[in-house]
Amino acid sequence: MYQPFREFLEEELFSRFDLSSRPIPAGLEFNQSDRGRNPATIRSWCYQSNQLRKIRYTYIDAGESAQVFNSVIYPAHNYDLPLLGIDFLAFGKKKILVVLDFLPLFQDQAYQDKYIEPMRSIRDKYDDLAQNLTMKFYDANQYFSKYLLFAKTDAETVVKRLFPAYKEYLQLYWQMLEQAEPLTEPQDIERIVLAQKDYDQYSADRDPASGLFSSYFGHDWSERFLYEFLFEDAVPLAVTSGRR
Ligand code: BLA
Repeated sequence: MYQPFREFLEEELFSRFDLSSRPIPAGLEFNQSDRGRNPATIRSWCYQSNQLRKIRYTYIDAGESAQVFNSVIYPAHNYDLPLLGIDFLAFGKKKILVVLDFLPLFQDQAYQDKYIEPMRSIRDKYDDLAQNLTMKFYDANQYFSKYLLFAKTDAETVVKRLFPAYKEYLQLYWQMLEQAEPLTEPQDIERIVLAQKDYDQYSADRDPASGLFSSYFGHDWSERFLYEFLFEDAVPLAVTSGRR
């Protein structure tokens, strides 16, 4: 279902950046499971370039039961750009949830004006994909922008509306990156290091996918996948709360 989105991202990345592979810890780049109704595979890719320190994307293919495309792009620490976040999910025909956003590292007005306001004109074209749904796991005021696409939708809308919206958001993201001025002051760079790390911790602590990973691939693999690959700058909670 989302393979064309993955392919498009890949083509864009390879044509625009001088990528090198970024290693994925042993055993985490691929897994398969026969636990569900349909056989499931999970595969991940990870790259880096001068401007992008971590580009990761993951595809879960469990046939009709689950199709997931998830990606986060982390700019190098000398850029204060938002992260690019993609989370497209389909659990059968009935439950399709899509989220696409520039994940702001800071919430002050100057930052909003610089990096979030430019999203507005695109967001306004895709009103049907910006549904103001309430977040149950995350806090919409932290690490999400006000112009995120967040929708419960159907397969036809994914093709006819999400795909063009996705292309436009990516286009804008590359453009912002091209125009970005690298930071040079060590204290400014350190602030980005901390904000990106905080994003990983925030996300690892709340990630609604750990149950999904556990159900297919087991608890231990799921924990490793979260803390050693997806959000590698997060530290696991000292005490396992039983939620996982
Ligand atoms: C929700 N994301 C979800 C859900 C799952 C995932 C299973 C819950 C769906 C539901 O039952 O309602 C899946 N999350 C994943 C997967 C990975 C992951 C497979 O990290 C990793 C491979 N999530 C992101 C990114 C964004 C994001 C980058 O990982 C931003 C674009 C957003 N996901 C996001 C939001 C929700 C969600 C906003 C709704 C959660 C809520 O209601 O609080």
